[in-house]
Amino acid sequence: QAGEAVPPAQRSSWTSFLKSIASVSGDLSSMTCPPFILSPVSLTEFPAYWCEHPELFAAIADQNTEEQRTLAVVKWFISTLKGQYTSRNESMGSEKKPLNPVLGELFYGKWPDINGRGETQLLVEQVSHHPPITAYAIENKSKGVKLVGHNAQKTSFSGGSIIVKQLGHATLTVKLQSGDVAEYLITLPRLRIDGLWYGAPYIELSESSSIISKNYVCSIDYKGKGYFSGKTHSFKATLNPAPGLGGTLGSHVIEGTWHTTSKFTSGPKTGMEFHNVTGPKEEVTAIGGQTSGEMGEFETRELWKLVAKGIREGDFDMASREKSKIENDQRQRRKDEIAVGTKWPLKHFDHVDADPTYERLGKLGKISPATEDTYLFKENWPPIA
Ligand code: HCR
Repeated sequence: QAGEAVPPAQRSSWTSFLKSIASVSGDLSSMTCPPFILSPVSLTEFPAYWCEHPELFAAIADQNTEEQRTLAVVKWFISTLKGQYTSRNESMGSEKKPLNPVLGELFYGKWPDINGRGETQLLVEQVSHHPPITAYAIENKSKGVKLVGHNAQKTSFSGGSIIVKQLGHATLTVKLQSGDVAEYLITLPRLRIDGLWYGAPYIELSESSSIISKNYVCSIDYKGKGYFSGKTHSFKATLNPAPGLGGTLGSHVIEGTWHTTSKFTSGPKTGMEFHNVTGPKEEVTAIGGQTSGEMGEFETRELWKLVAKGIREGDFDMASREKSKIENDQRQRRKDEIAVGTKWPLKHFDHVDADPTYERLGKLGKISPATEDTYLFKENWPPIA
């Protein structure tokens, strides 16, 4: 039944919300939703999902050949998908609408060094508000593995689902013992938000994404449960040597479901398990908030403290009052900047119109568009206690 999962008092506002998303296309982030669908967590916290398996991130550095290293990168990437796309269903019962970050919002975190894998640091900055763009850096310095990326979304409505095209990309770099740096360009899948009719949204991935280095092109195809057959959250990853290469580099095909397990289905390792995320994950330890004079009011958990409290405790009047205060403050800041002819300075990133790594590696994987802007990390990690 329509709206089955929606609290009865919010059913009509859910119906109006669905009608409005059918007509508004582009940016969902600033739309008003009924309270039951609000999450108390800001989108600036989402990049932490890239590292809920810090041991897999670190293991990328411990491989001896380019083939093994590429497989380790793909394994880490696939293992992040469960957290990225299903964790709100697990923790809050359905996909929810995250808090829409303000310009300059920050989130810093870390995963500790356990069993010699090294400490991993996380830094996130909201680099644009309209449209919302989040930039992030994740680094395990002792292993020499670093991920830098940014992401934005373009939404549309089709066949009763919200379609989210992810804009942006990430680059993973690994410092090799030879002194060289291996680079992997990572593009992002498309999302479909289903279950809207019932008021119980969940995500399915569709189409494909790529992981490309100068040696390998890995294309990952995503499929969900079809009307008659198929399994939820299925994927097929095909790894082939980059055009013109071959020789000692082998090809592999891996199939399975990204929220559980997968195995090799073609190539020298056929039949062996590839990834398995049925075990525990490691949430990030947030640094900052009350303890940090450095980030102050722009640290995400500090900034949204009262809004999040209101959402968690069901005091939606307080949540909306506190949200308005933040939004008014932002409007005033932008007005003041215009008045004196200044622009909000980004703290950790520089925007550039083209990314040579994206262009060079993207060409090998024939990805489109051929060029993309990016946010360069200034490499200014704050000291972490
Ligand atoms: C689409 C989405 C905001 C963006 C979220 C992203 C794409 C952000 C980057 C992460 O790496 C991965 C990720 C996961 C989320 O699934 C995705 C969000 C899902 C919903 C949210 C919409 C703006 C809110 C739609 C409102 C619905 C739930 C009614």
